[in-house]
Amino acid sequence: DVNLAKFHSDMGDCQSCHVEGKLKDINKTITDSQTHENAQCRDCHGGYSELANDKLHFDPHTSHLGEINCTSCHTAHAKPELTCNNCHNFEMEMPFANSKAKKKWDGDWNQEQIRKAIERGPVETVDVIVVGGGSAGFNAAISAKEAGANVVLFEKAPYTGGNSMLAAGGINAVGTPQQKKKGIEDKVKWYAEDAMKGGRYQNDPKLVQILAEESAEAVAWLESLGANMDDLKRSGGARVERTHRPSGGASVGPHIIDTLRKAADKRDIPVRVNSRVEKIVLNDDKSIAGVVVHGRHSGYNMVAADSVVLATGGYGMNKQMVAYYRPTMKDMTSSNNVTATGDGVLLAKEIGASMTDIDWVQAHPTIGKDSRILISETVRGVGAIMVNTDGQRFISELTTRDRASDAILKQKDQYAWLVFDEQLVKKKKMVRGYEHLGMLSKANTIEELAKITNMKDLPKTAAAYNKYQAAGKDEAFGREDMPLNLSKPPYYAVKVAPGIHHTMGGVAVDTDANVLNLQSWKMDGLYAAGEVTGGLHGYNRLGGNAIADTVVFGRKAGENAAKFALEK
Ligand code: FAD
Ligand code: MEZ
Repeated sequence: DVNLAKFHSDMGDCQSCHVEGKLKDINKTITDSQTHENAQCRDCHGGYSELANDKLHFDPHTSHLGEINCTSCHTAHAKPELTCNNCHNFEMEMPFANSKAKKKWDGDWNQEQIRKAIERGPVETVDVIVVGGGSAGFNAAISAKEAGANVVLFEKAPYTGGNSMLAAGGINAVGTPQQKKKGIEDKVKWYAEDAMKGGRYQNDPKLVQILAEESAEAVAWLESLGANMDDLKRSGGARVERTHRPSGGASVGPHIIDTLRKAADKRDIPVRVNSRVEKIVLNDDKSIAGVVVHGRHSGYNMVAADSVVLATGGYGMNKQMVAYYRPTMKDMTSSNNVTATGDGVLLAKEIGASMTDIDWVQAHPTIGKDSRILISETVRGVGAIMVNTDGQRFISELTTRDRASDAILKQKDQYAWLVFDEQLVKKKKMVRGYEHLGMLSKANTIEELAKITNMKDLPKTAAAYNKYQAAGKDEAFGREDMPLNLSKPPYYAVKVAPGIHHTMGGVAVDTDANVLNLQSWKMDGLYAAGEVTGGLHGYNRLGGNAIADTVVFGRKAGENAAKFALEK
């Protein structure tokens, strides 16, 4: 069979990709991250900017994944698979590829290999191990390093980013210079109250208070690393504009992950992809001994450390876990990255960690119908209206996600439309992305849009909404903020339905990001942050609070993990 490896070796030899030496030596030099091999790809073919091709409708080299390893898609000895098609259905040519295949990062955890790795003992020792390369993991790793620790980050996928890389709307913060500049009055108390109300008062108030108090510092920290968070908008359940994102309204996730990747690189933090942690190892006295990591090439090995930070994200893409914890949602689509398989919950449970609210799963009301693409809440926040299949509004567009999702599921055919006009498209760069993906219906008049979408009452609804907007009072559903009317053609509509978006429950933690055991005692040396944890968001997370969580508690986890290891 001709594959990418054979094609290259026919032109030269194995050394065109691998380091010089005999085959057995070559095998020893391939790192799990395939650093040398990827540098070779770039040497011969150029970087992503050189490979960018503006003639392609979908150009994988300019995607929201950023500059990831070439080998994330172009595997050489096996059939390459398009990473993009984990979420999309692109018809794309790729050399030697199986364009329809969906990638799956998970396999079985081999208990026998894990046992042997522990028996052999550690191959490496560091102060802090961070498990997971999303926003929480990067923030933890950078903070641990800045606190003086020797740190390594393991990421199971061939690229970092996780769900964080998909974040669209923004990060919530109160008391920022951005809010001041726009004259927005906000208070830590209001932020905390909104989060508690959104979470149906099931949140841990101590965690919420910290999130609110340290949110502005979180934005400042991201900016200090090079991020731009200059745009502001309002999210569902928030009483004021406090969701920060890059200027122009670009998606927040790719920007943050790009910033964090560069910051980690600048600090020489080893970020090892293709490296799945499959066990947290304890000493006889139950203190942390390290982890067993399953590397793509290196196999099973134990790495020792006094502190471990779990930042493995949620379980929104683990069908079995969803079916077990939240059976009513088991057949729903999900906006999540394929990496969100709940590994951290399994790893922590196995060594006696306690779980909080583990069965609380959030449905996001507006995932593109029959797709995995999130239509960001900011589309409603910036001004879109939401209507049913007849074109009638049925709830305030700015209500919380659980309420909006429930309301959609009560409509005919259990889906809805978001309707907006050109004014909104001008304000929100990401809407162009939905158009590019072919998700939008478009017309020059509201009547024409009503006709092509079969929404008979849309013209009447739009006229009434415009009246409420001009008067500044939504007499139908009490929407608190109506930044735009529907008056500037072309007009657009996108079909949306609820899908699994966030797992609010997870590993129990205290305010220092320490993991708690079944007796609610902290487990010395074990920390967790981000979507793997439970307690902060209560029954329903507000938009923009997850990224804030990953930065505030990711940093705390990293700092405390470093302190613990260095003081031991
Ligand atoms: P992730 O970013 O998911 O990272 C976890 C990483 O751990 C992954 O890379 C994974 O591969 C790795 N990993 C898992 N198991 C292992 C293992 N065993 N070994 C090694 N590595 C492992 N929130 C907001 O606040 N604002 C938004 O605008 C927003 N938009 C969103 C849009 C979408 C489409 C989605 C899906 C979510 C959005 N969220 C948003 C939620 C938010 O993005 C996530 O909750 C948050 O980013 C989770 O960050 P994390 O670091 O905890 O996990
Ligand atoms: O916090 C989120 O999940 C969020 C803001 C998502 C979105 O709709 O953009």
